[in-house]
Amino acid sequence: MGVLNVTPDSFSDGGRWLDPGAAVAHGLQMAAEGADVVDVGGESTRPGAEPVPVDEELRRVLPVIEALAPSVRVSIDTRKAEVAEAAIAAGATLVNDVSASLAPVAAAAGPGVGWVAMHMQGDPRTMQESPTYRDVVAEVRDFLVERAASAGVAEVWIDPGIGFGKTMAHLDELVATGLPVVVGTSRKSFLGRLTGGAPADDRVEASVATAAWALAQGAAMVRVHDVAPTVAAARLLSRSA
Ligand code: HH2
Repeated sequence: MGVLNVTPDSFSDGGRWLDPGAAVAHGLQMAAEGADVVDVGGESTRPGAEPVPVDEELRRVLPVIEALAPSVRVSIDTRKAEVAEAAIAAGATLVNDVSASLAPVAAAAGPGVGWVAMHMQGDPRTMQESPTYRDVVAEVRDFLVERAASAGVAEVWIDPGIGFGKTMAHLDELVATGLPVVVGTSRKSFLGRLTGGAPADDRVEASVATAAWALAQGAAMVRVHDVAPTVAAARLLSRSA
């Protein structure tokens, strides 16, 4: 899954793809590099990000989705039901939902539309202030399994929400649920800390390494900014498996 943030303020690619033409070209480029899905987002979820009004989010994402959908599977990265609905009408067939609350939208759209349920404690403004868990792995797993079971959606993916108030999860325990697992570590700030302060653009190797680690643990999809090196690593892994 290639990341396409049509936002001015995303933590790593903010402002780069605000122009719809540039965004579409980048989406097609990621598809050519091997992305199976292009994940279009119009609102940053970085810690402390301010909410974006519905109209503005729609203005950012809809032209890009319409242009990409004939060529590649498009997911809509949103927390708003109105945006998810309009994105599906524009051609998106996957709802990437960091709030894990939009199952009714995906369900109403019918069997051709899937849903990614991500775990987050609180919202992006507060999620890293003081996350508290008794048993983080069990809480995240039980939450996602319960949401998946009650979703009424045929195609459900689960995502532990790495960076959203937690660093690395025991992915094997999520994989053991039998639900397909999505993992997003790409360029996230914990990689900056682990690499001695590398800025977001200099976290490619760390991002590819953690994506490969997630795939080796059994993740079914990784959400990444750097598609070409991640696809190369994934192909290498599948050959050596
Ligand atoms: N991470 C981000 C956004 N959406 N969706 C899923 N399923 N999993 C993730 O880990 C995830 C996500 C945050 O990263 P990014 O889109 O690069 O930045 P921003 O939220 O600042 O736009």
